[in-house]
Amino acid sequence: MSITVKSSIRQHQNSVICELADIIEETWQHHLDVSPYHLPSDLGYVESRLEGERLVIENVCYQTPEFRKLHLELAQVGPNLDILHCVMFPNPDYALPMFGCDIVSGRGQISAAVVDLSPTSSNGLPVAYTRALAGMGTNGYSNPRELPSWGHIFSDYCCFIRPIGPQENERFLNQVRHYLTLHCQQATTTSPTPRQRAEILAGQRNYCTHQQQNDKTRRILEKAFDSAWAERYMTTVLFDLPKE
Ligand code: BLA
Repeated sequence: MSITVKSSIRQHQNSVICELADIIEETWQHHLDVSPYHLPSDLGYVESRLEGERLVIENVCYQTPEFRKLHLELAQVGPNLDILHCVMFPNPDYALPMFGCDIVSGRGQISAAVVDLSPTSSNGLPVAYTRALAGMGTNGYSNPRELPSWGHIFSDYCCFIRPIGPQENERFLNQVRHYLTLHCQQATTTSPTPRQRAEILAGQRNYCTHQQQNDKTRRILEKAFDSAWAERYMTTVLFDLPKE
């Protein structure tokens, strides 16, 4: 299937976010056999007002044999706050880590850029991942950021930074491309292990329940909508727990 949809807020967002959205879609399309994934019909495109400013959320969702959900979200709050959010949720029959990525840009400056392949097994990441990610993380960036208390779900290769200037922006884009390509290649060459399903499900649940504790994300959604809506969105779209 070919992905041709270009979202309408994309051309108005921070250029690093636009570039990353293109990289993510191109990599998915190149490596994976994607088909549509249907979000609840009222949550694909969402608009609200936050302190007099318009909040727009655009979601792109797919599924593949190896992933129960691929989610790319672009959000814009007024003219000044741009957000990219992406999570790849593995099919729980596959012992794969969670790919997650977030960029938050305020007034043209990125304050937070994060990418990780987070383990879903108590044994940590599979060895093919640790080999390919050796030496990566926040190396080479001038402003690494401290992880929040729930951040112990991330791997040793988590990159959480405030990138400074075009070189660090480019470095981050290349790093995300590397993590994504590795993950897609691993996913399509990994055999399903249904006997490990319970452990993998528990690992995904642990990841999602901790991500749901991100107060900064929740506060933006609560202000634009209300706390019930924010709770529903965080638990059904951003970090839904896999069914048995
Ligand atoms: C931080 N996420 C943030 C921040 C905002 C959002 C405003 C604070 C920026 C800063 O501290 O400079 C907001 N992010 C959003 C919103 C959405 C979103 C509204 O995705 C969606 C509608 N977050 C993720 C994923 C990861 C992630 C997948 O969604 C990591 C893989 C991480 N975001 C993340 C982290 C922080 C953050 C670690 C910093 C949290 C903190 O410092 O407390």
